[in-house]
Amino acid sequence: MNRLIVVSNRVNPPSGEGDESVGGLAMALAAALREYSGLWFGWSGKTTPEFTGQLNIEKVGGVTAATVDLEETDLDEYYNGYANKTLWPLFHYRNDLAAFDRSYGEGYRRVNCRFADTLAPLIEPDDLIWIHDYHLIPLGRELRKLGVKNRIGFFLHIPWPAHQVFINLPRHRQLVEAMFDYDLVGFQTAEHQQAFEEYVLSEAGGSQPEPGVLEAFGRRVEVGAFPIGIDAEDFARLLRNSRARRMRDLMTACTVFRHLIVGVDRLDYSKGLEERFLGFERFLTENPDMRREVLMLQIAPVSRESVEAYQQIRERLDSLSGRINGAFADVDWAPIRYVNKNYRRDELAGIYGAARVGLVTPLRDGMNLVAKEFVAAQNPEDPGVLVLSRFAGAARQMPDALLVNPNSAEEISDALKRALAMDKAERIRRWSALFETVQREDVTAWRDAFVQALAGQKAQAPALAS
Ligand code: GDG
Repeated sequence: MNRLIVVSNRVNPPSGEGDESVGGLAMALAAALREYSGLWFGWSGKTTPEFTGQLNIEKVGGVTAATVDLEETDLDEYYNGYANKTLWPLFHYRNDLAAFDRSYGEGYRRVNCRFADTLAPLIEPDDLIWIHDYHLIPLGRELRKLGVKNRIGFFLHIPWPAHQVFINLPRHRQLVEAMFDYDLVGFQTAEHQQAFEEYVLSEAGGSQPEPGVLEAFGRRVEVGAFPIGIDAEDFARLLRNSRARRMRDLMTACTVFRHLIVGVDRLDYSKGLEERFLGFERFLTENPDMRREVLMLQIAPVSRESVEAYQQIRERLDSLSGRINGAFADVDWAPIRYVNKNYRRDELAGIYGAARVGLVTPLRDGMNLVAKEFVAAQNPEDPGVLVLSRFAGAARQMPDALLVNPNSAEEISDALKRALAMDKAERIRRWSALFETVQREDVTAWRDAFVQALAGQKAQAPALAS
């Protein structure tokens, strides 16, 4: 079996069995690496005054992690700059928040070169290389420049935006050209894949000789949709642990005679939190008789705090949650519990399990794993209802959720009303269909489909005659 090298911006394998502090994706990648006896390469999370290229290699929980420190300027220009102030907002259709600064683009290119220079000496001839996400789009190209001939795949975790949105990016063509140095490019959904194809065909003069293959810039690349899932087996294990059960009992005790509505999201403007609060406010206004029957818990750990747009959304949510509680609360009840704390994965599982409604309403989302975690945590005999944005990648696989337009307070309010009134038979019917998909299309299926597609390919074909 070929060795697998996973590359992502951050490297954070769990320290061992029972480490529930890291995200589900990190757990899954770590499991893949243990299976393929591979290597996980990326940024250490530390900065130094000057870039040294010094590799730190350590074994963490059975995974070999190879990391490199970056310069302070790298962090500003590459990570906070191009990745999180340019690509992230633009790819989530927030052109109004996107900053186009030449230094960001230069920092992005520089860090991708630095990653390539540091990684290349570690690569052995038969290694499969799997690069993740928008931080590292040009990394494949930089590795090719250094003579790396291995099969290299790239997976985009966030949406690929519609053509007219994408062309707002200065030097958009260059970014797409770099993607033609991969053997395989994966997207979360067929819709994202089609948006990419449309760009290549209409803007880059490319062609599609057969479905799933694109030719442009004198090269050929395979493309496909690989919807990511959760580690359903691991999630079932989490649910059985004592912390999860304690948390579920605690939340059940806090909501006697009322229903818990839960949202869990990184504090990010793409997650539709303001619109969600407004939808809930409308529900409270329109349904006075149901007010005291509900409690909305929104967990939103802060993220990317040094980016201004994140500071602003945080202020707006503080004020909006305060306004709603001020208007509707009573001495013994307040409608919203808004929490910026980070919880362990097992605690989150317990919280989901106590909820009657999972409210997952991003304005745009590559996939959204919270929707799947909520489903996995339900009691099969009395499951809750998932209210899901139609603009989350997950909506495609989860038609049995109540799908809403996250921009419409009216639709969110109506969906909440419907979810809370739904009889048990319908809840079980909808949940069973959702759970079946969550289990079948889980993270292992995602990983294996991608790695097999990558491994099944012939080595990079020589450049086509142009
Ligand atoms: C990107 C794409 C795509 C949240 N709060 C806590 C916590 N979380 C965990 C959730 C979930 C994960 O973070 C969030 O995953 P999402 O998929 O919802 O969103 P992004 O972070 O934006 O992820 C997204 C994903 O990549 C994978 O491809 O689905 O579309 O944007 O697992 O549970 N985890 C813990 N404490 C918290 O307080 N431990």
